[in-house]
Amino acid sequence: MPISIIEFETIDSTNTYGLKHFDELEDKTVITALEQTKGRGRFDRVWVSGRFENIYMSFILKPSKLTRIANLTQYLCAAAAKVIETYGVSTQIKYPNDVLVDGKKICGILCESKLKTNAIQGVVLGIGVNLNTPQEVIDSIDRPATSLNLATGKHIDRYLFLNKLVEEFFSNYEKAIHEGFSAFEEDYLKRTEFLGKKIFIQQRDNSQKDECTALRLDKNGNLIVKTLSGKEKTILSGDLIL
Ligand code: BT5
Repeated sequence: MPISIIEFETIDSTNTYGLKHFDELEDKTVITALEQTKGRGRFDRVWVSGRFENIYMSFILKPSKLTRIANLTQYLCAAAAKVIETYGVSTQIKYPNDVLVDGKKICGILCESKLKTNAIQGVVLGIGVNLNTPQEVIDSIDRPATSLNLATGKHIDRYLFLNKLVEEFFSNYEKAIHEGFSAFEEDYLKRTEFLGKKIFIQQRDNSQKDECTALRLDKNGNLIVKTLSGKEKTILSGDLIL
């Protein structure tokens, strides 16, 4: 379980705070906020973070041994999907870091490493989940999005969700750290609907969309695709367009 949960009313970003104060924060500290003024996605994208009783949270993690950092994102994705499903909705995982409901993004994860003279000291693993975002705010997001209140027709108790997520995350955390993808492979794979399908990989600068077929995830959790020329390729960065 976490050492402590630190909650802010307003913060720029729980990840930014976690990185800035990394040295003085203990392993397994959880930072949360009611709203973020500079919520971030990957590649400096904006994460819409208004005061809507949503989850904006970062785990400060300093494991002595870490198999693969990318697996932590996948592990948290599966944990969040499980918790969302306790509200009676089904979820899909979009590689590598999104949880979707009805094909629309409800949760995003941002994993950032803390480096000191090129050695990894640990990670700040951030997650945003839309629990009670109003429809008009969801409509303003530039990609298909949703919120748990809209999917269930009910207001969602933020503290209950937060506690469930923290508990689910730490229930299998040690195993995920030591064994990597195999520790939670089944939970992740059963929610991935894109395998076997035609997808596009878009690079971060949006320059190019490469068509390919999603084949499988390898034992490390990396996505293997077949390109149009028939070659197998491992996808280590970029966005999946379904
Ligand atoms: C992510 O980036 O999905 C990572 C989001 C991580 C947010 C958490 S909140 C706590 C912690 N502190 C932070 O500052 N960040 C983390 P990416 O895969 O790059 O997706 C970003 C894209 O998702 C945006 O460009 C929008 O298209 C879309 N988006 C933005 N806000 C959204 C929201 N609230 N719900 C659904 N989609 C959103």
